[in-house]
Amino acid sequence: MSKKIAIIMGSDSDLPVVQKAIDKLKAFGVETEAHVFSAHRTPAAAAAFAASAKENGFGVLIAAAGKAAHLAGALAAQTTLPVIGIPIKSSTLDGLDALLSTVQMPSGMPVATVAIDGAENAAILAMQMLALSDDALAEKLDTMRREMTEAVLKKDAALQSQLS
Ligand code: RP5
Repeated sequence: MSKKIAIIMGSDSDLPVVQKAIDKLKAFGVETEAHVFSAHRTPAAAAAFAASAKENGFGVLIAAAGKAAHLAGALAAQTTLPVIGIPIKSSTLDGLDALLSTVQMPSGMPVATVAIDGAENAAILAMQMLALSDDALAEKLDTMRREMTEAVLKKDAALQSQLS
């Protein structure tokens, strides 16, 4: 059975960004659960979810948080499943605070951090991880790559004819 992907966000105010990851995973038919758990406001719930994620059928955790964004690291501390962090731009510091809080993990405790508000890439990276043991999903990702390449080549052709 295919593994699920969990998306944990620190606040419901993160949902407009996180929705892009949820939509991408749904479009690829990957079973996804989304929750609001905070490293600071509900630390026990966040830790319990991560600690039981593997036995509950999850293959990858995605964590989205802004400001002093410790959520991805707090989840990573409870599991050896891969954790992908999305730093959310939600403060006067334009997300740089969340980026540094998410990416600067101590040795031995990695968090794969995508760009600020990079929810779509987080979903794609999570699926690439699951695709290591899921050939059907790998094929869908290959198709997406081919379509992306063709779209860019079409844009280049359009530019050339516009300039000539
Ligand atoms: C973080 O603080 C959340 O992930 C959110 O990005 C930010 C602000 O949260 P709210 O005050 O909007 O709930 O914990």
